[in-house]
Amino acid sequence: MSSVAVVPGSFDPITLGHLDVIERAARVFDEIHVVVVHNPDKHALIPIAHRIELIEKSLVERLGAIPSNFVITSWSMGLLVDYCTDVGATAIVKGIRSQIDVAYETPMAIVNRNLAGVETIFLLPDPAHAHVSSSLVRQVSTLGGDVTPYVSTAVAEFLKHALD
Ligand code: COD
Repeated sequence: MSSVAVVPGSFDPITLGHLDVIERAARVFDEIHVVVVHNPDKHALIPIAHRIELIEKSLVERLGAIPSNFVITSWSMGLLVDYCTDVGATAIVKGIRSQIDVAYETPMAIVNRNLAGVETIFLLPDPAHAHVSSSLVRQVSTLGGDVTPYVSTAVAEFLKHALD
């Protein structure tokens, strides 16, 4: 039986840190679902359809094409574990950059396991990207700074035009 994992996020926008986690998750699981989920605690900048498009373009830039074992989609129908159950995913993969991420992710991981038996796998980031976040990218871009060290060319171009 093939192993299926969900890599969820706001991806507002996707960064090199996210891409690093997605690519390493793909070395562990047979099928990867990258799922854009609305986070009610955050005010989103980029519409969800554009976020999906930027994930696709970023993966093409990094990997040459979207691998056939990848699904890129969004979920707004309720619990993330319901999506996992629908697609047969046994794991959620998250990136952990700091103790703040641990504190934020731990209760969610326990609740998701209690709700549906879905385990959460935490991956440590590449130190080169450990300081990168979507909010940092949005802030640098809004203030006119260069975001190319943190995101794909597609995202950098999108932000340049979106914020013009
Ligand atoms: N390096 C490594 N990992 C990173 C980096 C980086 N540079 N940047 C971000 N990450 C990780 C984050 O730690 C996170 O694990 C993931 O990538 C996504 O990050 P974001 O910022 O895009 O997304 P978030 O943190 O806003 O997460 C939004 C979710 C909606 C995915 C999250 O809140 C969630 O899982 N919600 C579940 C909703 C639900 O079902 N709730 C009920 C049960 S708990």
